Amino acid sequence: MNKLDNLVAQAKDILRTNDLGGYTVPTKGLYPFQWNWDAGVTALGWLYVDELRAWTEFEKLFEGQWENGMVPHIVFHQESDDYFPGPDQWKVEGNPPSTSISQPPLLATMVRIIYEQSKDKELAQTKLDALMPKLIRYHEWWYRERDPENTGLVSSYHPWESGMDNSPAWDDVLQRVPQVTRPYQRRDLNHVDSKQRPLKEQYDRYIYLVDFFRENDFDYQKIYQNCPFHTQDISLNAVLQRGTLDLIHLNKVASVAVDMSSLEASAAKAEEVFPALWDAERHLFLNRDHDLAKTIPVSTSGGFMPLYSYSATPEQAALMAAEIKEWLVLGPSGLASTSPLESTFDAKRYWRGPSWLHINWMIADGLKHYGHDDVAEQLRQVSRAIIEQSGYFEYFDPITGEGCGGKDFSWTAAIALHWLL
Ligand code: 9YW
Repeated sequence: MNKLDNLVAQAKDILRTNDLGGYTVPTKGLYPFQWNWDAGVTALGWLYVDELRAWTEFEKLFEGQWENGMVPHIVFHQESDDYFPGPDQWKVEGNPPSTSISQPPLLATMVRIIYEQSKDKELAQTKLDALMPKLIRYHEWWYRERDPENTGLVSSYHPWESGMDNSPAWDDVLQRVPQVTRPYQRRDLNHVDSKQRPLKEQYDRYIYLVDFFRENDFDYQKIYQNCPFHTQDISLNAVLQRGTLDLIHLNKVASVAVDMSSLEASAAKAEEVFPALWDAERHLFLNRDHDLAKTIPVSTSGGFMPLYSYSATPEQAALMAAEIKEWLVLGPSGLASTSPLESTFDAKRYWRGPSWLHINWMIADGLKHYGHDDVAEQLRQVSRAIIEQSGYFEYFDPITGEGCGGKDFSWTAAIALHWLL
């Protein structure tokens, strides 16, 4: 088998191994449940293995959708002692049980790609038609409950909700969250080197927030008013924006078209406020601290995500493309999650430096949209080089390309099948 065939075979094997029957765990051991944005990316990988299975990934995730439309960040289909905090901590009633927060809503965009690229068009139409009302309810939930004052930016209440858990962008906001005093036992450190994971002090605050949501009866108004962690995450807002645009498009090809004026108005509103998050010196967009009503001055890869949502001007896109090239000089093995020039940069610690393949892909997709095909291709080449060098790890040291975190990771394998091989 040549090198390419071998990489393809390995990636497909990873998806099959991590398949627990209709849903895919991110990796065995460390993450034993179904995660929201992982499911979207992973479905894309299944497209190259088994189209029906790609659709099932979404259907299984939507089994956890709440009545208000929210799609949780984790759906606990099966019990496992490998992960903390599990369903006994979140205490959400429901079958299947879930967490009480969400994650960047990639699903609509992934559904669109799979719908357009799949070969079985009849199957795709049936599956799309069934998923549309669920996707619409999910997006409506974001705008209704997470932007109740119609500012154009949705709120996040937990670093886990951003999908970029220990990003230094959250450090100051997290300092305002009390540390939980009850004892608890982490499980992640049984699987991964502690140097690559968030610190205990951060976990103490993460768990405080889990308790806070429950103590506030998961009531969106109480949480909006009082949550000590309250951010407007640029990356999540960009993912939502792109997803809404894709959903508006999908409504035109669905068998039954519905009134999308409310989602159209939300997307237009977001378009109006994104410019306020642009930083003219850093050449990227910034996250926002809701309670202090100001942007958070930390350069992260999330700040380039408005490329993916088509929310940048051509001038901003050109400045971001040049900035990305500079980051790639300092960290040549994929786009660093935190700028290598930030004092908080840490090459191996999760979202404080490492490069993540699905982020590289989304940003490359945005760069292509703006005509920066050369930088998009550079991102593709460096991403390809790291999997050849290190295999399908959860994330990679952007300086050395060393694989970090969990091994045989579903979304890394999926993005490789879709983008790199
Ligand atoms: C955790 C599953 C998840 C991802 C997140 C990533 C990590 C889980 O793993 O969070 O417990 O720390 O940060 O983006 O969805 O792959």
